[in-house]
Amino acid sequence: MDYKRHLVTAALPYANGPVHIGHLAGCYLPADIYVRYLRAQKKDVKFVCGSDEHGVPITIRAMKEGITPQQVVDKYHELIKESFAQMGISFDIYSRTSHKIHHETSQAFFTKLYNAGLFEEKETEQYYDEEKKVFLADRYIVGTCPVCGNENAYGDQCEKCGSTLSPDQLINPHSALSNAPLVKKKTKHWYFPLDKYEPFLKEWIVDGKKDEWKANVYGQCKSWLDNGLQPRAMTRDSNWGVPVPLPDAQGKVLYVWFDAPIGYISATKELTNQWSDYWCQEDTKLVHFIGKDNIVFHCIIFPSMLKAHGGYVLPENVPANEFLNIEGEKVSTSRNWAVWVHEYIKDFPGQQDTLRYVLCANAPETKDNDFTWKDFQDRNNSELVSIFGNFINRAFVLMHKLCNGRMPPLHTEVMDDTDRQLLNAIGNTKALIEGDLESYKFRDALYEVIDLSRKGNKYMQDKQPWIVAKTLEAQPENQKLIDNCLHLCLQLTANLAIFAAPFLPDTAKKMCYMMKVVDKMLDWENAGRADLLKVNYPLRAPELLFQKIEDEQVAAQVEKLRNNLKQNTVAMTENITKAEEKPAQNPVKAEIVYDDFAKMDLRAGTILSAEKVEKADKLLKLEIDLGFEQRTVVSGIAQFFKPEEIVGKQVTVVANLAPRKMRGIESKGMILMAENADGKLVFVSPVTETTPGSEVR
Ligand code: B3M
Ligand code: ZN
Repeated sequence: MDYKRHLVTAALPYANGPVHIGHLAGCYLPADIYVRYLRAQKKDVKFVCGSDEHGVPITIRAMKEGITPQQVVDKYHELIKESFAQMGISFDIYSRTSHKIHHETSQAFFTKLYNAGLFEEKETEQYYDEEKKVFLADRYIVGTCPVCGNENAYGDQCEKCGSTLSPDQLINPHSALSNAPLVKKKTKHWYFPLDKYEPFLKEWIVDGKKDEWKANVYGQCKSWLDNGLQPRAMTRDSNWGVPVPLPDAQGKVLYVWFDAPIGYISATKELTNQWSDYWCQEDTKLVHFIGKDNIVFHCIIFPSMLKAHGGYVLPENVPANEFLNIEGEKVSTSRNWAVWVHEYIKDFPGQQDTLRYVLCANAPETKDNDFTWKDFQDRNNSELVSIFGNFINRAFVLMHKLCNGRMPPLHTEVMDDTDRQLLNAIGNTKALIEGDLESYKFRDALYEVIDLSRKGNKYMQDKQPWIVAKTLEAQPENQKLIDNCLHLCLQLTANLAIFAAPFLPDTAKKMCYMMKVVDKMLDWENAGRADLLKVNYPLRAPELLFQKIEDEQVAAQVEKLRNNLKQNTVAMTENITKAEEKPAQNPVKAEIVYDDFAKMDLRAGTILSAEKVEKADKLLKLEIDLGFEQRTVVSGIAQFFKPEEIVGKQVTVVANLAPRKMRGIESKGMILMAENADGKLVFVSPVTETTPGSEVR
């Protein structure tokens, strides 16, 4: 289809902390490269984003920092916006969902669905904190993880073993806000009937997007649809967010994943009066750039909302990336295991393009990938400095030395195959990069740019104008060979600036300055031409495009990461109040009576076999002999024990814990573990060997 205009969105980052390089690699950098490419083609494109300022992530951060949610978003919105600007992420607008226009837009969207009778109103029982008089989102409920025994597991997830939980599965669930006992209270919410949109989604995605969407995106959508969709609550009990526009909805706000995607629409409204051309005309190409954890919201839920509302275009593509790990470990903001963008800019001033280059060249486009500072140094020094920068620099130095600092003429009569091959390579590269960028293969596209400069180095090495120059006294006509070589190298340089511009915008600008050409030369229509620089035109002296990264710089960054982990501070927040020293042991829990304890059935068991659980780096699947039966138990101890070292070990099992599914395995029970002083888990086993199945009491 021939699209008249393009609308590109990038996921709205939660304004609950700064952005790290994983955000750039996963979403914002590919989006920016794609938009810069469209702009170079002079396409009508709008690039919208903004801070996602509602939801539990914000209120949790406010609680942790002892400030209000408004103070949290005001602080981080500015930091995030500045970080993106410094990295050249060239949004047409970077808005925020606390803006009035967003509240109005999302409330109007909700009202239209409500008036169409679309929502199912349902009363359910939710956990409630009697002391604080608030309903508790899952993240506000803490308790002991039934899998690994972590006593600070959340109602939706245990951060220690990675298990996805629900509050009812926690042992001794209690409010994170007060010591008030947990009670359940009835509350009404409005459910979007996602199940009713299965037929539409199956036709739109399963039939229509199989060959267009990335395999990781299509696969996730298909499995969601294969498992069947459920109605989903689109309102929450909270005082922070977009108020539900209904008379009987005091103290209720729109679910953050209902209002946030509408933030793309409200940001476009802020940007242009012609916003509806971009959202409501079929000849608009809408592309959402996101990370893989947002696929269901952008491919299943938001499109269903748009379909239900009517009148909106649907995303033509959602090229989600996977995750970027740091030095072999998952990014963890709570453990401060991250490379923060604003800190990178401080430590490597003027080297934003180096980071853009490394993150694109190593992007997690099809699988999680790893960022290491050593790789950062290698790619900068051996690719940017030694191949790309070196070629440009030699072309300029030799032109000043052998052609009086002016663009030499091309003597076609003495051109040879090597010359013609270089010209072909320029034209081929343009086609290759177009094909890659149009299919969201940014790594491959960037490789073509570097590879073309590699070809330039080889061409120069084959021609050796500095050697030919020594023959001029005897053979002055050889100046034509020197002219041709440098003429073609400099036309290649002009093309490299065009090809590099979407990826390395600062570098392209520096190259235009050296060539004394205006930015307009970077228009994509000029790519592939061999007459971009005018003959006899004086060019400026070369400047180094990239600085070498030294070993000490890399060592300092790795040290910083390790220190952060040790101090476990939240590095980006200057005024965070230091958490009071955690007592050596958690305080004893509220008193219970014997009958409470007697409800637990603890048995001695012997581990018969142990194996790692696929794609769950913290879980082991254990077969346990309980004497009277053999049990499968999934336990979050993979980080502390190798399967082979625990076979035969006696353990204490909570034998009457309700079974639960973890990573598709039914786990029946839990083994008791204790956490020692340095945070390692150890078995709580019967003191002396006993027969499996013996009761422990
Ligand atoms: N705020 C980002 C996240 O899940 C989320 C994206 C919203 S895009 C509408 O980290
Ligand atoms: Zn756990």
